Amino acid sequence: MHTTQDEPGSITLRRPPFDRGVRLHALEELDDQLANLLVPGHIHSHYQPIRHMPSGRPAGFEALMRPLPSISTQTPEQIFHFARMVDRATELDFACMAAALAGGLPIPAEQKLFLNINASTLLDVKGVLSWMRRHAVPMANIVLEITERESIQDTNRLVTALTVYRQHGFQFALDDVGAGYASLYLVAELQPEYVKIERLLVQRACEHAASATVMEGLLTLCAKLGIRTIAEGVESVRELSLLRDLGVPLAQGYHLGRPMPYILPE
Ligand code: G
Ligand code: MN
Repeated sequence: MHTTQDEPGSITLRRPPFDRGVRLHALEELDDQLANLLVPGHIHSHYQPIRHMPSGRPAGFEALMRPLPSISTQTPEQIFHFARMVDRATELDFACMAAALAGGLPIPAEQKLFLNINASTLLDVKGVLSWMRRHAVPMANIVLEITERESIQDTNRLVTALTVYRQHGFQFALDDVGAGYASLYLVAELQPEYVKIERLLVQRACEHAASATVMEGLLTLCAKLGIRTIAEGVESVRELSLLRDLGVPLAQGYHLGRPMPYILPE
């Protein structure tokens, strides 16, 4: 954006004439990048342990997508944001899940593989189930982590979809609870098997009495609904000991294990 002074006292904002072309070019580049990422083998997966609080043993691993750096240096959030804009989030979900399964299986029967999936993708029950069958996914070992709740327009449709997935053995986690305005409403509607408590609330609970009270309330309501809670983004001993005191059953974060490009047996 350029500013020019046309006459004393008035400032006019003018876009440089090439601006539109530059932006179109940038969008085309992003589109090419996305198409390239969707080629099998161009997305990798990292795995971060989710640990039982008393024992420290892994209850499972969350698969986190990582693009090959030669193809994209954007963050997963940026990549998904663009994919949603051009209506390719479902394709990207499948590519990420394929990468996650390639490096994450087999997994011991008592552990779970947590796969992130957009709520909009879950609505295509037939498509998702047939993809899962084709990829021989051990459905009882999978927890689908529902992300991008903003895209849930029709909660009833999603609730019906979850019922069908559950009949096949899938479980669900609601991601980043504490961040979105509709989270508590969705906890009640979807009754996921797991609620993941967002990093900021975990951090603040350590520093701020009111946040610790909010956290306690969240833990109590989840316990009453029979939902297991996972504290996300645990970065310090202090946070870990507070979570222990509060009785949080499961936790994830750099302090408990960084995302790694493979799963080491423990
Ligand atoms: O939205 P979701 O919670 O799935 O995001 C997971 C992201 O958070 C991943 O990119 C992962 O690398 C990152 N992450 C995992 N553990 C921690 C942590 O302890 N601290 C911070 N800052 N980020 C983390
Ligand atoms: Mn997640």
